[in-house]
Amino acid sequence: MEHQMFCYQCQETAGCTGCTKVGVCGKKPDVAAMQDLLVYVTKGLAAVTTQLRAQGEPVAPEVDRLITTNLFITITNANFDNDAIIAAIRGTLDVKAELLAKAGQADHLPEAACWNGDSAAFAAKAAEVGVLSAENEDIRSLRELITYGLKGLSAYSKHANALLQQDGALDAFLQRALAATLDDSLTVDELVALTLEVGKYGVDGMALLDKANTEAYGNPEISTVQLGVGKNPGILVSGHDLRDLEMLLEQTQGTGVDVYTHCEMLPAHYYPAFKKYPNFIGNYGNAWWQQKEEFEAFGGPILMTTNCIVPPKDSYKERMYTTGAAGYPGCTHIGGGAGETKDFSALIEHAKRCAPPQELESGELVGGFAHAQVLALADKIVEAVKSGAIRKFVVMAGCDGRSKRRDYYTEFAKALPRDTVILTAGCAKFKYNKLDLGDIGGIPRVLDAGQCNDSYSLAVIALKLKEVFGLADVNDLPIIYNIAWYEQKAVIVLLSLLYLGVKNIHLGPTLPAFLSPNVAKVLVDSFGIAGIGTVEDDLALFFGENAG
Ligand code: FSO
Ligand code: SF4
Repeated sequence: MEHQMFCYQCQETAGCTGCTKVGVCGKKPDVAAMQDLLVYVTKGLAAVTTQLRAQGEPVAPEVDRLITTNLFITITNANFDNDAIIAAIRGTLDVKAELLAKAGQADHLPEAACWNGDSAAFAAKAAEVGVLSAENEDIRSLRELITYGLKGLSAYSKHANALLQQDGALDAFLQRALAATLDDSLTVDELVALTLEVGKYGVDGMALLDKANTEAYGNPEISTVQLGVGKNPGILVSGHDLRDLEMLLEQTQGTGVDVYTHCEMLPAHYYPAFKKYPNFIGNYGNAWWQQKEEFEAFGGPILMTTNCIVPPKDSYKERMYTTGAAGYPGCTHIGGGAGETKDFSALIEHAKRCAPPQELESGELVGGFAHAQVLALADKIVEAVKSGAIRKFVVMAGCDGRSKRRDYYTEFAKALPRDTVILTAGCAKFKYNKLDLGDIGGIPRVLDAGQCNDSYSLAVIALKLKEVFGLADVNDLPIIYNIAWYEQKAVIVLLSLLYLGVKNIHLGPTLPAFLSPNVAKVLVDSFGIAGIGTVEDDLALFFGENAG
């Protein structure tokens, strides 16, 4: 008998409680089970590496990367390929067995560190080790909150690793925290403290990725991005991995094949290094959840470098390729690890057989307001705040998604007073980045810093403004946080903001199902976390009587 799945890691979880039959995302029970097992054996490996470090033994960077890749595979919409997940479990068990032999005091290690089994045993084991295996709902909630934060942190680490930047202290923490979720002796208070520590390393992880990106590709700068299409066949790149995009751009030079970004790849256009490629045309389409129509219309091959994959229609499935942690059964996967050159020739040859993309939109977008660019404009911005031309900044970073409730963000952006500026990052921007919201003295009213990890830029900007205005507390700034979340990268962004002391964050469209009432209460009482209401009520809350 097939074990019932249970997953509640993303905002779209069924009924705001948990997916139990099939994922709203399209994840099937067999894939859900193997993802649960992959998380379990990865936690076991983390317990072994944490023990080895305590013994003073080094842990190889490849093992650190195996752990982050495994967690990334289990992020919402990243990998639907059961065979790939089973192969990852198998590979992890092999590495774990080898390291276990070096670890003393194996009897002190949790069961997950010692468990091994052949593929025939995987399904039965998976049924024992899912989310619901923790009986106490507060312990379960905190373990999952920590695990999801670490999944997000793993995604960002993996992107930094692809640019050959790795932080041993960050990996050691990630593994220690992962192993701690197996430790039955930890109390609720200890797990709350660990949750906040995850936020500290979240800041470090996003800083590492920011350093990796800007050292490799320069600082994002104000840029205009075309929304229309050219006359050549094209390849559409989605997901978040800039190194994959770079390799593809290199390999397409002189082939007559153009390259377009989709969704979270849009901010690649803001980096100076990518502007030198004449075939890097523009951005195609919108946020991830609209990909079925958009990928159909694109007509050429699509490269998914990470999530968010929507199960593809048969009509374009053979044009969809995956790489890195992403995977989908029946789609060709392009291999290659950190430091290796991936071979994208199959996509390029495929593109040559395809018609040019159908145009969906025309016009352009402006973005590139990451920390260096905004700080270069600091005088102008500070002046606008002092003169009252800018009354408030509204951080609306995060994710977009299918839920109709997310129309709130479009309506909220439209209804904001005209003396406010939206600071954004992540795919949440697609809810309002094509509205004509105008500018304030030449400063656009939507400043896009980049991908979801570039929320780090927004934090750097806030801390800098705090300094410039001579404020003691970051919460004294005229900044409102109204963030939309969807998957686990948003969890690490949220924990990072909490670690930096940001209070009164509004989180929508619904609060996470994985927060038990008591854990939610801790977040509300300590940090003033709140949900969203109606646009009218929230405007009144944020702006009082002067909301118009
Ligand atoms: Fe969006 Fe998907 Fe970037 Fe996420 S494309 S939802 S938070 O993967 O990572 O913002
Ligand atoms: Fe459901 Fe989200 Fe889990 Fe998919 S990732 S199974 S939609 S909770």
